[in-house]
Amino acid sequence: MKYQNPVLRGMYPDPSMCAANGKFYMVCSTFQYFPGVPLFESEDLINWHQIGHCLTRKSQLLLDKNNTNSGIYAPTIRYNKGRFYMVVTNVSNIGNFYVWTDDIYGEWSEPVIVEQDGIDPSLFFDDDGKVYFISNGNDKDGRGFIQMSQIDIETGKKITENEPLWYGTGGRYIEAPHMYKFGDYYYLLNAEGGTEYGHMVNYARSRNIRGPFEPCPANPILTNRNLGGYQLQGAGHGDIVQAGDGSWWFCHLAFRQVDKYMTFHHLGRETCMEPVYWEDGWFYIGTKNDGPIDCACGAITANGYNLNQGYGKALLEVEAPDAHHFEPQKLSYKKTFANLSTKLDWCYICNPNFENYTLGEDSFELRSQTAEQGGLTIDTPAGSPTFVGIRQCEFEETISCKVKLGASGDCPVGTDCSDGTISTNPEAGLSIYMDCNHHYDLYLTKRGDKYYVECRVKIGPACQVKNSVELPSGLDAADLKVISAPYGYDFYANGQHLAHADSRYLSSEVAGGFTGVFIGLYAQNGAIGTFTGFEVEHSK
Ligand code: 6LW
Repeated sequence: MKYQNPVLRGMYPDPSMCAANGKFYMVCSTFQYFPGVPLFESEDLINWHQIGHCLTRKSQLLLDKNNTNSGIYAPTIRYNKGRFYMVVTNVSNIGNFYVWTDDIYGEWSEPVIVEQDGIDPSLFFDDDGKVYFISNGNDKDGRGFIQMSQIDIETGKKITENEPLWYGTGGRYIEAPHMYKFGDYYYLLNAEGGTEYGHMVNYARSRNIRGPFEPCPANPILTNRNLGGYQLQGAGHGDIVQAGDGSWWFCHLAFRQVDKYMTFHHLGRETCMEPVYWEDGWFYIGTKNDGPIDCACGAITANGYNLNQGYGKALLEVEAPDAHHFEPQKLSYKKTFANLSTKLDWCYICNPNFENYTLGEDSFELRSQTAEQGGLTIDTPAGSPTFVGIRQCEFEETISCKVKLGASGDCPVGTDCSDGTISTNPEAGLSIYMDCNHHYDLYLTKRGDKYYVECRVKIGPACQVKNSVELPSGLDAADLKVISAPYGYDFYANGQHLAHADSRYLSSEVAGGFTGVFIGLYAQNGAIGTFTGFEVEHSK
C-alpha cells in the first residue's frame, strides 16, 4: 500500500518522534508562534492527529524578541519510565530547556533549563540509568560538532562537562543530533548541509557512548540534493522509531517546491515519513528493493531514481512495507470556525493579548491592539499584533470569510495609503502571511465615512495597494475570498477579482527564515473585525 508524503503538511519542520504505550508521538518547531511545539499522536505512523501543544503558557514560552524566526527551534520528544520529555531551544531567551508530563493529554511542566550551548538538543536515557544531553555546538576553533554531557534529569544540572562526540562528515551546519542504543551499538544521528537544498542525514555508530564513532559507509543515508526535477527537496533533520510490528520508520523534514523545476517553496518545511531497513548492523532509508546499490554503476531504483550519490531519497509517494497496516490518508479538508474551535490549529504571533480575541461558534472577533498595548500591526517586527492564523497546508486552497469592520473609537488619524505607504486607517481582513516583511492582505478599511475593500502586497520594502474598491453606502462588511494555486494567489471581494500575486515572493528563498505561509485573520489601527463563515477548503 502506498502513502503520500508529507504526512504533516504545512509548516511542521524539525520533527522528532517516540513510541509509548502502543502509540507514537511527534513534535515540531514553531519559532515565533504561540502556543509552541504542536504534539501529534498516531497509531500507524502515517496518519497523525494533533492532541495539544507542549508549550501553552507564557511562563514556558516567552516570545518577546522579534516576530520572524526567533523563538522555538527543533524539539525532541522522548519517553522514559512513564514520563514524556520534550527538550528544545528558545533562541530568543532561555536557550536549552525541557518540559515533562506524565499525562500526554495534559499540561507540561515549567521549563527545566540546561546550561549547555548549541541548538537542537536531545535526551538519551541509557540502560544503566544515566541520562545524557546532546546538542550541536562549536569547538574553540569554531568548528561545528555534536557535544554531550551527562545530566541529572530531576534538576537539569550537569554532572559532566560537555565533551565532543563527532564532527560529522564535513557538511556545513552539523545539527539535529540524536543518540540511540540498538543492540550492542550506540548510534549517533545528525543532519548536515543546512536546511536548504543541500540538506542530508548522516549517522555513525560505536560500542561506547563516548566513541570513537564510525560513520555509516552509506552516508548520507537520506538526501534529495542530487534529485533534480523533483518537487520534494531539502530532506534532512530526522528521528527513528521501531513500530510494534517490527518495522522501523524515519521521520524527517523536507519541502515541496511549487513544482518540480521551480526552486521556490512557500508552505514551509514539512514532515515526511520513510520506511527503514537494516543490514549488518546499519540502517538504511527506503525498502530493501531500493538499495543499497552499487553506486559506481549509477543504479536506478524501482522508483526510477538514480541513487548515484547518497542512498536514501525522500519521495512524495512511498510504498509501505507489506506487513505495516495503516488507514488510508484523508487529504481533503474543509476547515471552519466550528471544526477549528478546539483552538489547536490557531496560532498567534509571539505572546498574544488574549483579551483582543473572542472565538464564538461561527465567529471570531478581533480587536486591534490598543495604544497602551503598543498599537502593533502585522508589519511590526517585534511583539504580538492582533493576528490569529492557521497554516496553509496545500498549494490549492479556497479561503473565504465575511468581515465586518467596526472601530474601537480610539483609532489613530488616518492617512491615505493608495500610494503604497502603510495605512494608519482601521483595517481588518485576511493576510497570507509569511512574515512581517512578506505578506499579502485582503481587508476592509475605512477612510472618513467610506468603506473600501483593498488588496495590498508587501514584499520587503516594496508595498503596494493593488486595488481598492469603495463599498456601496450603508455597507460595513464584505465577503473575502482567496484562491491559492502553486504559483500564486487570486484575491476577490464580493465576487469581484481584485488582484493576483505570485507565491514566489512569499517563499523561503525570497523571505529567508524557517517558517511557512499562514492564513491569518487580523485587525489593526483601531479596527474591530468580526469574521464569520470562515472556510479553508482543499479537495484532492
Ligand atoms: C533547526 C535546525 C534546522 O534548529 O533548522 O533543518 C533549524 N534544521 O536543525 C531551524 O528549524
